[in-house]
Amino acid sequence: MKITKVLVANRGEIAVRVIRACREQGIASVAVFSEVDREALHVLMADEAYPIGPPAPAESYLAIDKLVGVAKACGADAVHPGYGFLAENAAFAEACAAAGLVFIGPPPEAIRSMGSKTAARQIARKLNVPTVPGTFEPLAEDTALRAAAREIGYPLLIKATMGGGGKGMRLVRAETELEAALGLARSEAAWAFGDGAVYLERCLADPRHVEVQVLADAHGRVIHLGERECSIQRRHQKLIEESPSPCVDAAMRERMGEAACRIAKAAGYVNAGTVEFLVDADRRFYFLEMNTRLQVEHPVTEMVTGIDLVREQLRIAAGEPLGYTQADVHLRGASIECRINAEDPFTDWRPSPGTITGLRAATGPWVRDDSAAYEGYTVPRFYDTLLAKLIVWGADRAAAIQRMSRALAEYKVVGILTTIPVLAHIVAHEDFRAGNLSTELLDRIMPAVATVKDGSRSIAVIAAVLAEYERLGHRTIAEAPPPTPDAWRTGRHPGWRSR
Ligand code: MV4
Repeated sequence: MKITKVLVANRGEIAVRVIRACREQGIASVAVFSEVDREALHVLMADEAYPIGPPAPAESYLAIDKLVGVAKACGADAVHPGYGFLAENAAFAEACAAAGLVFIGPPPEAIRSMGSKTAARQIARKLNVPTVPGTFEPLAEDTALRAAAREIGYPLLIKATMGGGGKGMRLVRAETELEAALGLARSEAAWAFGDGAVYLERCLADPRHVEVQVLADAHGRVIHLGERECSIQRRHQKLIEESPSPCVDAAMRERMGEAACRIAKAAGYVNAGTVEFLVDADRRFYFLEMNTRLQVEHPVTEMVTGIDLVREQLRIAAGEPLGYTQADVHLRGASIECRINAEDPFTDWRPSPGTITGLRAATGPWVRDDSAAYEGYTVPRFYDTLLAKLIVWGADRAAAIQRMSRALAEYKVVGILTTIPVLAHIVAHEDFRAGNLSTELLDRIMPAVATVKDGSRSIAVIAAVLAEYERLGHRTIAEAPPPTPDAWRTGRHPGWRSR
């Protein structure tokens, strides 16, 4: 089945990423946009763009009928969901199929079986893939709770069966807290996921988050593309990801990769997916969950494998066999991604929407900027704050870190606040450089970041004012006298600033 036109059911940098892959393959792309996204980059870049309603996601980017309606009306033959929004919604995948559209993602049954975290744990257990000790069924009302919890051991976590990504997770340190925590967890899960089912897992101390990228075609072939380490997180939002993981060696990679492929196969998985593991201090790994989508951090895998994951998604969705065998996959060098969010990390990471009055993204050798930003663009307040992803490659981890430091220093955003200063601080930190990616690394080093708080805020305000002043046609750089021969020699010029 040939794909000739793809409706991109998303916004932001991932919509741009998918549009680029389509263009390279000679496939037409169709953007959709809410009222506040009229001038968004994905709209400017797509071959066609159609409005789908008000800013609230429920009335636009989550409105299955509208999206399928636009896809049919414009003659698209396939739909790419990106990540977030409807990417892991089995009903959306079914609605696409029912309308004769190819869903560029896994079959609805695979989305469903991995959507239930207990069902996913059962699949892993059946394959003898290690799982975190815990329950394999949602807790029934009459579960012998204390006995089950005692067997698992404290501290333990109550997790939402239909949750994932740590959302709605609740820590229980001792039996005295158990009953109250369970009630709270159930009502939180019901509120957040429309399903109050929860299960128990032992809480691993200071684990690392390592995930394996898999590709599966419609002909039963599954390969893995190595791992990503995503241990630098804040409230279950990843800040920095890298590949390969500093804690995984070739033998461990082979075992984790093989486990990930077996899980994908058992789930009837097709397309790109990610199998998540926790790794403990003794480097034992435990299956956590499977993400049935293209992930935000997919570029670091692309950088070390040379494989274009979106291109492979399009090929797989068209029914083509994988263009690679496991033996064709070679990991080369190291890649790091920093997520640049429109947030004020010094004021409790509060969103920082507004107009970007000045922008100079980092470029140069082995630097990639996957971004939705441009100068003059207004970041709306209705959506996720992810603005851009800065990705670098280096011959080894140390080189990649140096390159990331350089690129972050080059990256200038004026008019809104971003997470760039915190990212630069983390990348410069000795623990990050040593690969000691503890779960509490961020908490430990944020106090040091906080000391630059006021200075950085006022610099951003001054920069925004100056940029606006310049935009209005005023000159901000004083009329300089012609440079003296001395100035040419020293490189110092009146009115020029080094940073
Ligand atoms: C855990 C855990 C400890 N024990 N599960 C799940 C989703 C991810 N966003 C965080 N998750 C965790 N699940 C068990 N049984 C600790 C975390 C966790 C974490 C894991 C790796 C790296 C950073 C983390 C930050 C917070 C919580």
